[in-house]
Parts: sequence; structure tokens; C-alpha cells
Amino acid sequence: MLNPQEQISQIQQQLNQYNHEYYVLDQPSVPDVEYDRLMQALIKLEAENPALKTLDSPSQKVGGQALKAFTQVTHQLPMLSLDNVFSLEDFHSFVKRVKDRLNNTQALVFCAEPKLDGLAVSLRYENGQLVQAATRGDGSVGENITTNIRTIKSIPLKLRGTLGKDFPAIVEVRGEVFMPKASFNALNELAKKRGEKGFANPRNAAAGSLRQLDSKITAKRNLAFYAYSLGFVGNTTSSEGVDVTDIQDKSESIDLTELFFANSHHARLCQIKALGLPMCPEVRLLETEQACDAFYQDILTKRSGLSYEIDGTVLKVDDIALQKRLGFVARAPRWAIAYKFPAEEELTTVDDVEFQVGRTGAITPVARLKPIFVGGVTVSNATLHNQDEINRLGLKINDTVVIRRAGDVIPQIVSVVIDKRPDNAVDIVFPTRCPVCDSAVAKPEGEAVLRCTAGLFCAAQRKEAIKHFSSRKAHDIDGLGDKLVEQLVDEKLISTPADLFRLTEIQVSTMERMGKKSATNLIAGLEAAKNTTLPKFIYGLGIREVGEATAANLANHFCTLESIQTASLESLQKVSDIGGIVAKNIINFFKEEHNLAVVSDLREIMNWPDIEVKSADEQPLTDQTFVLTGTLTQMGRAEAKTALQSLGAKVSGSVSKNTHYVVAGDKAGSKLTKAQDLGIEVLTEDALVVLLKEHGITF
Ligand code: JCF
Repeated sequence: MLNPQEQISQIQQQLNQYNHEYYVLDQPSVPDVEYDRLMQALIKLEAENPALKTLDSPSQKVGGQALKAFTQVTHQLPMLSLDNVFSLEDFHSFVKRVKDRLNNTQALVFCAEPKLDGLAVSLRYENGQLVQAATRGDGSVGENITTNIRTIKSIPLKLRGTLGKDFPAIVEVRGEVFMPKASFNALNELAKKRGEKGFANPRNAAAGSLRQLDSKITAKRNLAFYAYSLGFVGNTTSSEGVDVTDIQDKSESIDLTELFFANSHHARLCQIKALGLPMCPEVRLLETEQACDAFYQDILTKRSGLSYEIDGTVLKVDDIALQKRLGFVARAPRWAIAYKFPAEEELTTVDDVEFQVGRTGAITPVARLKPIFVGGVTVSNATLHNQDEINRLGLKINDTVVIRRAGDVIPQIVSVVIDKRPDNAVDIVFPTRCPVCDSAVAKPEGEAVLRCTAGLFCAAQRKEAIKHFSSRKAHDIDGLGDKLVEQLVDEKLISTPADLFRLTEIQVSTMERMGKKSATNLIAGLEAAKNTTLPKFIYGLGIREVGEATAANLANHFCTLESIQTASLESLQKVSDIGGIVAKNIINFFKEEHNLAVVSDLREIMNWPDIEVKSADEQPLTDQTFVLTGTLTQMGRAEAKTALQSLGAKVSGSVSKNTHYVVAGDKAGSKLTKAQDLGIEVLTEDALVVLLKEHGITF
């Protein structure tokens, strides 16, 4: 039997190992519950033996006594900043300057990393123990945020390895503290629920969290850290050998950096990682300038999929000897550059607000903007969605607004800059009649959207319906672009999708910008589009809220167009993903005379292969509704859904009294609770696997 001291020390070692596997290696070896169990055991043992509780115990990540103020820390080596470039051209100029300075004698290798949008901090380890953490401050003097930093789960309280062999008595590691996007979103959700304002972006959230005098608050914020360089490294804290203002010439100072660490920046980062500090997994060693640009493009593409916010890339000359030769200007190294992405937020003004009529009659306000370059493109329009959104923004025409375009996401008006509101700001007034066909408009109760009531009698809705019918995911009609559809409707050559198939080559070739060749192509494209599939046909009708997946579910469930057309509200709701609202939309669509006329017209023209009616044996789960929740480990949720559907089951997104089974994977939340409340049968993932196997489906 181990004594408490030995038990505590053993559990601490185990937890430190699990932390390292999880945060640094990104390869957890045990499930979360095992980690939690050990942590609880440690907390209990330490509570029973308070004398054995040490400051570097992994249990000490919960924050301590609140501070009155932060003290100041003078950095033993200054913390640097980076110069920026915003274009390939300027990046090439940077490389040229570097080469010129080195008399063009050196083949340059670069260490490349994403530029994290967080806060630079310096962590100081003495004899392997984290003793101090400081913000960058002005580069020379920062704030002592040690108690807050100690709550960050991925920052080790002690280094891995052996003092004197793997690291010297003093090691400073520098890097960026940031808040992952998911944590930022969760934090803001919580703030919203409490009626608080929240943070504008993850960087502010990280800064706000580090600025807490009460480290218990910081502990709840889920901050993360990636190391990007070493700071001071040595054997003594004595100030004699270190001159903060002259770091280029430290030849006489006590500098053990070279003794313990490699002469490549990239290799040093790997050493820092081996000491137990997380390093960004995107860091690369690059052999050429072209590879740096490819890296920039690659990271830009990956940006929206990364779990943390970045605003560019950082490129550093990798060879430490060359870094030394290049030195610094002011506070920035000559051997590194931040190659930044175009800003995602900019200011511009709203010149006007116009109203567009969509396929389903929805009248959408669209802001016409003074064109602005943001997120890499010029933006001149932004949707305002509906009246609620305009109220939320408090927007008036001629206001100055913050516009955001992140990645491929459509540009968005984020907020109004009230301070810049001009005297000629005008209220936005919604139309009382359809701006296209002058019919009445309606705003059904409980809906935020104003709609034109004219349906396909409204030219705007007709155009959108035909565009939807010919779009890529529907009939993908070659040679029929949006502009041409508008012209054809305006010229009254067509008014329904069926009319498309009656167009002649002569008619088409009289259109603007249409030669004989494009006319021939279009007619051939239309001919080809006559052969389709039932799912595409259903989707192409443009029924409200019937997307591609729902259309496929309908087709596979009912097998024929006729049975979909005549289906009852109840039978429609037996189809996967179809609830009361969508079912009603389908019923309403097939109630309209003019829709029925178009459908039967198209039925004459278009063909699709029959869908085989499945026998009851093949559809053993017909009439059974499943809800999938939590993380499944043996298959994806989408795979499980397809498998269940192929057996005739309905898979729904929400639990109700009509649900038959809830399959609960890992971390199942509110849906599981609701199932238990309603007394619905809950299946484990294993039970689902068995059920599917019984019907011949394996993973
Ligand atoms: O990711 C960053 N924000 C970042 C900042 C990365 C780096 O490698 C840096 C930095 C600031 C200064 N390197 C230096 C020298």
C-alpha cells in the first residue's frame, strides 16, 4: 500500500502525462471520464493531506485568491513585436532586404506559422517550475499575470525532462494566449443569456480574461496557448550579464541558449514542445520564398476551419546565426515578418436600402453600400434580412457601418457607428405593396419576414422559381444563366419552368448577347435536362423549405410524384426531417391551381426512372422515429442516419412525444434529458449497432 505522499505523487505524474498527451501531443490516451476520476481522487487526497498539496500540482488550475492589482515585471530580454506586410509584393521586398543584408550569400530557409490573434505572454520557468508569467506590455515592462496564467490547462506548471540535461535553471518561453473560437462563442452565448454584452472578438475575450484580478474567473474561460519562441535562457537571474537595451551583443553575458537549444528556430520550437509546451500544429519549415506564399494561401484556405482565430502568417528566417546577423530595428526583428490577411472588418456607409423579392415572395431589405474592400473582395451590397435585423442594428440610411466578410461567408453589417451618424440619416421604411408587382404584402403572425402574396403571378417570384428550377442542384441547365432567365421573363417569352422547353432556337438567338452558337447550346441543354430524377424534380419545384435532402427523402419514401402530391399531412410527417411546418408547405404548394398546372405540364415533358417500391421486409423500421444525439464513435451521425433511413425509419432532429427511440452517444445533452422526461426508450450506440446488424448493416 502506498502512503498518501506516494499516492499523490503517482496521480500527479499520471495527470501530467494525460495533460501532455491531450494538449501538446493532441493524442489523448484515455477518455475524459478517466481523467476526471483521477483528478477527483487527487483533489480528495490533497484535501485530506493539506501539507502535501504543492503549487505545481495539476489540481491547482482553478484559480486562487483575487489580487488587488497587477504588479509590474521587467522583461529580462525585451519582448519583440513584428513588422507587417499585406501583399505578396511587400513580402518579396522583405525577403530581398534580408538577402541584401546578408550580401546574397545565403540560401534562406523559413520557419512559418499562422499569426494567432491573441496576446503575447512570457512564461518563466526556474528549475523547471513556472514561477512567473507576464504580458508583453510595452515590450520592456509588462504586467505580472502569473496567477491567471497558472489556470490555463495547456500551460504546464513544470517542464518535462531533467534540469541541467534538457533545460537550464532559467528558461523563458514566449507565445500567444488565445481563446478558441468554440469557447468564445460559448462565452458570448452565456453573456447573451444573462443580458450582458459579450466580447467583440476572441482576442478581446482573451485579453479580458487575462486582465481579471480574480483568477477563478480566468480559470473558467478556457484559454489556450501556443509557444512561438524562447525568451531569456540562463543559469542566473543576476542582472549583471544582461543589458535589456542591447540584446544584439550578449557575447559576454551568461547565455546558455546555444548550449541547450538548437541553432534552428524550428528545431527550437520542437524542443520547447518536448519540454511540455504546446506548439501550433501548422508550423512548417519552408525552403523557398514561393513555399512561403503557398503557405500563406493554404492557411488562408484553412482559416475558417481552424479552431482558433488568426490574422495572417508569420515568417521567420530559421537559422539562428542569421537571425543574430540581421538583428533588430526598434522593437522588431529584421529576420521576421507578419504577412497579414486582408482585414475582415471595415467601415463604409449605407447609401440606400432597396427591397428584393425572392423565390418564395420574401421581401428582403438590401443595403447598397459605398463599395469597400474587405476580406479580399470589394463589397457593395449586404442583406439586412428583415425588420427585426434592422431594429437590432438600429440602422438608418446614410449611417456608417462596420461591415464584415470572413472567409467565404457572405458580407454582413455587424453594427452601426452611432458617433458617425450624419444629419441626413433617414429611417428605413418597408413597402406596403410588392415593389415588383404591386400586389398586397403580408406578414404572417410569428414570422419576421414580409411576403408578396402574388405567388407566381409576381414577375420576381417567377424569375426566381425558374432560376431555381435550372440551378445546379436541380436540373443544371447548361447555358441558362440568371441574366438570361430575367431577359426571357421580361420579354414574356417564358413565365413558367415548363415554358423553357418550348423555346425555339430562333427566339433565343434574338436575346441580347446571344449568338447562334449559344442558342444551339441552350436548346441542347434543355433537351438533356428532360431526363432527370424524382428527387431533382421535387427539389426543382422550389417548395418552401424543401431542400435537396428533404426532396430525396420524399422521393425515396413515396416513390412516385403522384403519391407525394396526394399525401396527407400525417403521412408527410412520417418522412425523415419533415415536421409540421414543412409538411404544411408541401400541402399548400400542391393546393395552388397554378402550381398543379405547371407540375402537370412538366410531367408531360420530363422523364425520370421509377423508384423501386421497397417491400415491408426491406423497410422493417417504417413508422419508427429516431433521434440521434451526442457523439457516435463507431460511425458518423450522418452515416447512422442514412442507415436508419434505408430501413424505412424516420430520423428527426428534435425529441417529441412522437419519437420512438433516442440514440444517445457521448456527451449527449438536452435531447437525452428530454427523452428521459418523456419516458422515451434510449438506445446506446452499441444497441444501435446491434439493431443495424440485425438488418444486415455493419460499419
Ligand atoms: O502568433 C503571433 N501572434 C506571433 C507574434 C507569432 C510570432 O512568432 C511572434 C509574434 C510576435 C513577435 N514572434 C515575435 C518575435
